[in-house]
Order: sequence, then structure tokens, then C-alpha cells
Amino acid sequence: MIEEIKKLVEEAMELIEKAQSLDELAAVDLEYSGKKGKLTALLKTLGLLAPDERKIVGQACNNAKNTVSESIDKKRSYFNDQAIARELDVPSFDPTLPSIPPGTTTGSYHPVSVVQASVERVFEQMGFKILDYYEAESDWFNFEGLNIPKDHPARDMQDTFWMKSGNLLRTHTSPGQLRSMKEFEPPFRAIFPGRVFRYERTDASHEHTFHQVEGIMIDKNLSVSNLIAIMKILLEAIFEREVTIRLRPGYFPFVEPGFELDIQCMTCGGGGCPVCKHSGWVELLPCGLIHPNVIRAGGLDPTQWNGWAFGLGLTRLAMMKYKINHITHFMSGDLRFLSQFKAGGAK
Ligand code: FA5
Repeated sequence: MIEEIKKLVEEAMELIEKAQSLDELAAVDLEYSGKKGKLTALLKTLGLLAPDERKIVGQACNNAKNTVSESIDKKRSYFNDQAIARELDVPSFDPTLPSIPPGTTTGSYHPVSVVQASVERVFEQMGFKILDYYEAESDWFNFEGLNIPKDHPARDMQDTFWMKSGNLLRTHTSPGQLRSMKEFEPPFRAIFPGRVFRYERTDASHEHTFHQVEGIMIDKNLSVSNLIAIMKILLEAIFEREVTIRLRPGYFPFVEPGFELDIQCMTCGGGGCPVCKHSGWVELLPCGLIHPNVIRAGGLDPTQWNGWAFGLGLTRLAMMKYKINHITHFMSGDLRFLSQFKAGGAK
């Protein structure tokens, strides 16, 4: 019996050696080690042998099956490695194709990036830090720490996307007010541009995902006139001309007093169009003096420090600057729209 096992192993090894494909290997595996294979069949006859002999033959038979399986596995890996090497060998590009002619424009900045860069430049020149904060926030940073407690009606103004963890996609860049106050020693000044999200119906001027830039200045005895002066510098630098603005009282729980700074619609020149909802004005820049509760939540003493903040709608600013009549163009991915904004083309 032992001789028979040895013969079967030799046969199998020869076939493995000769095998030219994974299919041929699978056939050898089946013929010798498979359920109906020759070595398996031998194992099934062990019951006919005397107990002493059964032990020896059983062990020899199992060793033989292992030897055959190991050789098959080795050869299988060899075939697989070869297949991978063949694939890697095929060049993934055609080096004989002509190259892109020098000077051809291959891409362009998104209009929001262009406007964001120009806002950053203006503020950098005035000594502001440019910061980047999280798109996913906790309830505390987005609402509670900003003086908007759990059942406050102001939460309804900014419906959001909640995560199972209880965190949310930030509805505005204002959480950065708290984060920057915790991060930097006063006095300081900073802006933080970024993407924000709201669970809301889209129309010509409302998207569920859009960009804002928040600005903050913390010092002693800051006033509304400091804030308005900086806002005028910003808007005139962006539009490169005088802009007509109006200031209305605005309610935001994290500022007191709070304002809505509107600019005259540049799409229609104030005559009325879908962008300004036929009012001639576009709400662009809410702002105000930071509420003492927020200063305290940021870890500072409101009897020592005060500050102002603004939250500019960057996407709306880009609409005004380039006279874009529908906000949905921004995320359309339509190259006919995007290619109009050349890299570094806009200031
Ligand atoms: C806020 O988000 C406040 N955090 C702004 C703020 C900061 C006030 C600091 C005071 C002090 P509001 O929800 O109004 O406010 O949004 C700010 C700006 O974002 C708006 O003026 C508008 O330009 C823009 N905006 C708001 N909702 C949308 C939207 N769905 N799509 C596009 N732009 C929007």
C-alpha cells in the first residue's frame, strides 16, 4: 500500500510539473486530492486494514495529500504572479501619441476658489490669520456655544444634516468663532473660509451646499464702525469699484447688535431679477458685535475683551461678481460653465 501511495505522489508531481495553466492544475488537484480523487479513495479503504497497518498507511496517505496540495499551491502562485507581471508589462499609455501643445489650458479654478483667494488676499494684507476648521461639527460648536440652546427657535433658521453620532454638518462657519477664541491669545484677527451645508430647498440663490467666509476680530473696545469700515474695504477690493450697500438690523443669537449688510444686486443693477428675488438687493454679509455669552463660551472674559464677526456668503459673492444668474451652476460640474474662469484670471 505504501508503494502504491508513493507511485501516486510521483504521478501527481509529474503532472504538476507539466501543467501549463491554472485549469490543468485544478484537474490534477481533483484527480488526486479531490473528494473522488485517487488518494482520497485510498484513505477510504483504511477500514479494511489491521489496526497497526491502518495507522501507518493513514499517516502516509495524509502526508501524500499534503505534499501534492503544497506543490499545487506553489505552482498556482507562480501562474498568478506571471499573470500580474504580464499586466504590468503592458504600457498604460501610448507613447507614440502627440503631446498636448505647449500653452494649452488644461484646467481652471472654480469661481468660488477665485473669489475666496481674493478675499484671503485682502484680509492677509490687514494682518488677519487664514484658518481652516471642520466641516463636521458638534452640536455645541454649531449651536449651543453660539448662544443657540436646544429648543431655541433660531435653530429653525438653519436646518441641517445630522449624523447618528449626534454630530452634524456645520450650517455656517460661525463655529470657528469659538474654535479660534479657544486657540489664540487675544487680541487676534482671523478669517476662516469653508463649505457649509443646509437641509434646504434649492432655488436661484439657495443651495444645500455652499461656501461662506467668517471673519472675527477680538480686542478691547471694538465698535460697529470698525466693523463697517473693514466690510467696505473688503467689498470695494473684490468688486474693484464702489458698491452700494445698506445696513438693516439682523437677528443672530451670537451677535448683539446684529446687522444684515446687503449689496445692491449687480446682476440686474437693482432693477429686480430672480437672484435678488425682484427686490434689487442681495443679502450678503450678516455681521455684528459678538455676544458676551459667546465670548465667555470661547474661554475669554467679556468684561476684558470684545469683538466683531461677520459671515459672508462666498458663493453669493461669486454670483454677484460674475453676474451668474443661478446658484446651481456652481456644483453642476459643467465644463462650459467652469472653463470661463481661467486660472489666476480674476483678481
Ligand atoms: C449665518 O450663517 C451666520 N452664521 C452669519 C453671521 C456670522 C452673522 C457672524 C453674524 C455674525 P445666514 O444664515 O444669513 O447667517 O448666512 C450667511 C450668508 O450665507 C447669507 O447672507 C448668504 O449670502 C449665504 N447663504 C445663506 N444660505 C444660503 C444658501 N442656501 N445658499 C447660498 N448661500 C447662502
